Amino acid sequence: MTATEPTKTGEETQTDPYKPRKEDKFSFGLWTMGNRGHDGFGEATRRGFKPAYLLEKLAGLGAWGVNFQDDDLVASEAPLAERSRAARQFKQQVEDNGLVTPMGTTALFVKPVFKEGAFTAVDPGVRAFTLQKTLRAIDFAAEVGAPIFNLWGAREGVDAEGSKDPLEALKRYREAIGFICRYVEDQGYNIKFALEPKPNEPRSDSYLPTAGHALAFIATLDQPDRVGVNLELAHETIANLNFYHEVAQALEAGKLFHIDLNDQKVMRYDQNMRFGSESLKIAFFTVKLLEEKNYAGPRHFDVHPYRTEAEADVWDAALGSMRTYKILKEKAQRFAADPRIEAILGQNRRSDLPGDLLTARYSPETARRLKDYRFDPDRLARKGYRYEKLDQLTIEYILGIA
Ligand code: GLT
Ligand code: MN
Repeated sequence: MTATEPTKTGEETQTDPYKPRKEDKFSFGLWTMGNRGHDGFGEATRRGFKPAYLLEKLAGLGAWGVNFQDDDLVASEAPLAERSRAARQFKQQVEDNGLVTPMGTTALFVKPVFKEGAFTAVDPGVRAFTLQKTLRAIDFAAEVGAPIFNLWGAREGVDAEGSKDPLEALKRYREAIGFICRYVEDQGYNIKFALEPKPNEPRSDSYLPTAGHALAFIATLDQPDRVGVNLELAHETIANLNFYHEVAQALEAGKLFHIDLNDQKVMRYDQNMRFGSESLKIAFFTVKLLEEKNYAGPRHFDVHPYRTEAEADVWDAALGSMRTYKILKEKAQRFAADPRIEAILGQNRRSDLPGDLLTARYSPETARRLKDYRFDPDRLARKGYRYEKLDQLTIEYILGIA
């Protein structure tokens, strides 16, 4: 910046209420801000950053945590001593910047060996190699003290439909997760696993495509308590689902171990856009949910800066995501305290029917009373709910005038 340029606006001063702070628990991956802008059609547009620089920049912006993917730091084929050295060095760098490492993961999608699948590959040799890479990355996560290990099943799926028996594939997936759960238990590691669903891309169809599939699968595992989900806004949106509802169900099940906040236009390839840049209403209700239900995990941004951005400017994607989260959090608090909103919601919850009929808790007596009671459904149907007004108020909050 030259002396003639205006200094950055008030948004970056100490008194700015939207300035990210450690207690907000915002995290990024080395691979998110470090994304070099390559896509399926074009080469990288940026050189990327050294981990030490990324840590320093993110800490300076007010982030709390930085996550790693095994190959970001050291090749998983490197000898043990080299991997341990890399882990110790990364841990030190993280600490030196006042950061933590809430999550680690392993890339089971980049190398050609995973082209047919990883845990669900038909070749048992590929499956064994996948387990080896995962165990090494888990050791790394334990060394740096990351309590969550993310599993995105990028290549777990098919292109040629006849290539795999989907029941066999799920069985292999279950066995592999069972294996790593037992390993973590044996090692005494304080690590839990988060399955990150995605419906397609890079495969034309993925196993465990959505939050619901992952939750149902987890219930069939040997150690279901050690496994939860990492839900990503972009992924659930590609599946044409309502991210807010997906997150709510995972939270209600006690399974929201991690969240990947970003943004996405519907029916497109994975876009990983700045949080809140596209679906503001979903972003608003997601933030409201996480805050009101006391979600204690990291607020991770799986955001890749636009390919157009120069290296010096990618930080706008990080800062913008965090600021939007905090702005929406403040709006959600005011929304919840707004008497106009409470009046609508309260009115809708009221009923003048006998109290003992209004419980869904079963007793033989309630069941009998319910069966005999003469309801007047026409009268119940006459109630108006004022949801037009409620939704307009929501929009006015989001637009910034309420
Ligand atoms: C990759 C993917 C993300 C995952 C990362 C971690 S890898 O960037 O697009 O959704 O969260 O596994
Ligand atoms: Mn993700």
